[in-house]
Amino acid sequence: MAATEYTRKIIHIDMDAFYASVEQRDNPEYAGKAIVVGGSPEGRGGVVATASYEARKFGIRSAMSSKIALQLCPHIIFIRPRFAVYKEVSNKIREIFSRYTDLIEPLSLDEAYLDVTHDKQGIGSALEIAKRIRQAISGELQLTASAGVSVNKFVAKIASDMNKPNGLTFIGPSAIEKFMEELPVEKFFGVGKVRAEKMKAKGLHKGADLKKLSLDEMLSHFGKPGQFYYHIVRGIDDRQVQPHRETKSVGAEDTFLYDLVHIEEMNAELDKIAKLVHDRLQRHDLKGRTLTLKIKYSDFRVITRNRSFANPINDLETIETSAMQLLLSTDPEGKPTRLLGISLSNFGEPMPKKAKKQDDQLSLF
Ligand code: DCP
Ligand code: MG
Repeated sequence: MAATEYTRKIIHIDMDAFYASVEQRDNPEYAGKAIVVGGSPEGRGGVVATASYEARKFGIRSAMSSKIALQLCPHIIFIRPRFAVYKEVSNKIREIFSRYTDLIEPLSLDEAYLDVTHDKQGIGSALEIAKRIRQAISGELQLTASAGVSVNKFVAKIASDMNKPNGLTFIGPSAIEKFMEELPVEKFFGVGKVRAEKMKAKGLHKGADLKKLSLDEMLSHFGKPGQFYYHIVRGIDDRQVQPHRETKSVGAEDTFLYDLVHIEEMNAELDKIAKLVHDRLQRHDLKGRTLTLKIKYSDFRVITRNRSFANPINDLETIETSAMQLLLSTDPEGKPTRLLGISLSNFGEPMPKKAKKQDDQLSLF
């Protein structure tokens, strides 16, 4: 078989401890200290948006409750987020990217894919461009970014995370095959911890194990995304860098290895999915007016239920309770369920007055 020919040069850039680093930069008294952005010390709840690397040494992470953060590190400093500042820094980072390419696909305020196959300055080397971008971010903005450089989006994104913080990782064409074979299953998209454990129980530990499966076997393991994984483990990811992609919805879903039949287990899974959606909304700095629940039954029948709100929402509690109410409206107990998903949409203009009358009513279809 002919070796895959790689024709693109992709960079994935992700700022290090983004909100926290901006706060440490702007308030020198926090430099080198364990700080978190978001949450509060008074035990009134609230979750941590991000933690400085000094705070991560104590085990503090994004989306952790303030209470636990305080238990892990009693001298932790809580800082109120300044979203307008982060947005401004984000614009400056994008301006730096645009010196090299117009093919920029932001994934959140602090993260983007760049296609530098044909860079504006004719530099030609993606690794060199990544170096210059990191230098510019450090020199002009006094912040650090980590970058992954490779031939496709999938590998570039994983690479950018490998040497964080302040890292640069290059996985060139000759290294892709081995890289994918060595990659642990939990690094593949959508493979949560629970599923990763179940896969390991079946002897699937890393890319090399997945590679042994036929396309049909992949499909039965993963459902439809199996096709994507089948190609990915072979280093094939043709997804383009999409510069002007408008975010229309933000969501997460999970296909279960075994059908769920009891409402308690469905609720538990829904809780996890709600947390993921909440996380993604935070990263994209988005609030949505419509929440949609998707259910796929064991016979592959798919239904959706949605609910609209007067004001856009993105708080975890509303996402969790609304998703559960929608689930209850389907009389789920005893119905073998393969997949659950939650998404938020309708980020645009406020709803017209007429529609507002029906707010907060369940719309069934
Ligand atoms: N964010 C948030 N809530 C989350 C996750 C992230 O509000 N659950 C915000 C704060 C982060 C920013 O998004 O600073 C970027 O998210 P990242 O996942 O890239 O995390 P960081 O940049 O903070 O750290 P890392 O160095 O791991 O990229
Ligand atoms: Mg980041």
